[in-house]
Amino acid sequence: MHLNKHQATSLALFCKVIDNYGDIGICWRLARQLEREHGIAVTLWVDDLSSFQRICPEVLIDCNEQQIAAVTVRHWRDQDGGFTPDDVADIVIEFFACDIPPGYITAMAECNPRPVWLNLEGLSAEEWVEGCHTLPSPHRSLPLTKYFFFPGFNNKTGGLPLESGLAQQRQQFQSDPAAMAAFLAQFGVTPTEMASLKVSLFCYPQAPVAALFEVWQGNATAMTCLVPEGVAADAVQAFIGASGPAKAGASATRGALTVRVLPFIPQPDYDKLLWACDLNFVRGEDSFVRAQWAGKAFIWHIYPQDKNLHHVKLNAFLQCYGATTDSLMGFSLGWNGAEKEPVDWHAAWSEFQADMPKIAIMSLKWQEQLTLHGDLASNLLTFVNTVR
Ligand code: TRH
Repeated sequence: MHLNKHQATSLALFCKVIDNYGDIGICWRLARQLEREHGIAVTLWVDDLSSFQRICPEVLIDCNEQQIAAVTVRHWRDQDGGFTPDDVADIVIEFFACDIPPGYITAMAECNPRPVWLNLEGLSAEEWVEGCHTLPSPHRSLPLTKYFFFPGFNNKTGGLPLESGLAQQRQQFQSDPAAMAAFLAQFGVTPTEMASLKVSLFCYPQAPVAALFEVWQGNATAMTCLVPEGVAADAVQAFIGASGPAKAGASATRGALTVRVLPFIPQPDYDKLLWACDLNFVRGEDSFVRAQWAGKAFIWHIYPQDKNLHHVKLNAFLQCYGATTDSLMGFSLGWNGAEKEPVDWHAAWSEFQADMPKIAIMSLKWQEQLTLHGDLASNLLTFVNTVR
């Protein structure tokens, strides 16, 4: 295998899709930003092009190498293959400790100068992250050092992914009701639904969606819940009364609640969906971060881990977010199955709904605070320059 080394600083980002869309979602976002805002020649190596295609429809599944948005996308099929120093990028990032091909590592060691090698870790608000961020890890046999780079919520971490101009784009969209209505109308959202309390719903199958639908149905406020196809599948199918899985375009109204199934939309449109809704239920890592940039109230469904390790992470975030309203704390813990007692969803929702204006203001303040720590892509490049 022989690749041409680019003139500009080059960067290889290796992404192994563990499941769902967050791994590729984060890597794709970072790859595009590094290229667009920093002029870096980025090669994104990804092992699962089907997941990638779901968030980026331009992706061709059966393609070894393709150019998308000026990023070179390579299908990372296996660990085999020989590489030469010419194939190696100036900066090499492995996402989430994925094992990059041994031949690539050997070639890295043969480079002069050697590339800067980073392991980009997952997001957590736990305190230990601050102590591990940027720690070096020497290779056991080769003259190479890998550095841990952690995203995070304060300036002792790498910060969060944030494209330049995002806040302005959001403000412009949110101050243009016609643009928001036109955006949602393409999914069949009617003017009546547009005027209702709009909720986007993205969660894991364990979320107590059926219980919440029941509460919303009997609520005094008209509500529209927009849910991507395949998410909360059982509760949505039961609500819509379909004989099989509810498809994009399906909708039903019962009492005060309309549930509308959306197609899975391209990543930039998902931002617009969050911006257009009054409340966003998000999950995992990337949608969770995007909800924080949306400046609206949000509820996080954290990725479940063994031994309820995720409850520790959830609490760490709620603490640092300053989830001081009991309603937000209680609702979030209940939504994640982290409450000791069974949750009264009627009470939890009505308290949360009453606090929503306060929570939305809090979320704008949080956003201002986060912005002070810069963005992950720029912080990462600043760090690279310190160890080069
Ligand atoms: O999909 P997720 O659950 O992904 C991940 C992975 O499971 C990963 O292994 C795990 O480490 C991580 O969670 C914690 O959730 P996430 O992170 O929110 O990623 C979803 C991506 O899909 C995000 O980039 C937004 C995008 N998306 C769209 O582009 N269109 C859509 O319609 C929706 C609903 C999401």
